[in-house]
Amino acid sequence: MLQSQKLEQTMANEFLMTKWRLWYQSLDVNHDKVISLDDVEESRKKFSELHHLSAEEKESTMKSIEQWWEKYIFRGSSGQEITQEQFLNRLNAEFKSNKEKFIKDKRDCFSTILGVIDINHDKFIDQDEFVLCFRAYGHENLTADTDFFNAYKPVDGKVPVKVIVDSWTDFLSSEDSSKESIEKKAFESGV
Ligand SMILES: [Ca+2]
Ligand SMILES: [Ca+2]
Repeated sequence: MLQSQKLEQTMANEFLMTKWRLWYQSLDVNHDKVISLDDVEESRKKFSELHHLSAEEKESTMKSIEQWWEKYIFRGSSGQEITQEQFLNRLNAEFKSNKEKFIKDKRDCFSTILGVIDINHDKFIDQDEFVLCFRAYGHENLTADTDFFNAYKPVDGKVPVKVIVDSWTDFLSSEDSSKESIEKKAFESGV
């Protein structure tokens, strides 16, 4: 067997790799093509400012957002820059070594950040909470952000946190391209 074929077999399928690339790009808050501590700073600062948090709330929120980046994105590498290639290789290695653990980890990842985004702690995400978070993460197209939110089919203007967590977990772990992904579609249409 050729080396390239061997290599290909050990990678997740193109559908999932494409989604991981979109996730990487979505985390590049300042759009300089690399994930670094600057993205952490910008996202947590903008998030706190847009919500007009009090000094005390701001401190704990900034800390939560930083811890989220450190645990789930930098993986304890103390904010070292991650290139897209490194990011994809790491996701792939984790996915291939233990799919169940990978899924659980992504569920934890999104439960944690949704806990921050759900600023009024009602276990629902409303349009303001959703759009504000995407703005904080450098996605400034309000129409695209609003369409993204509406794709979750809100009832009375709200989507249960669990629905969004499930959807994002599926986004980052499903190789089934016959199943439509809300997040893939949103990022590809310009969020
Ligand atoms: Ca960046
Ligand atoms: Ca809420």
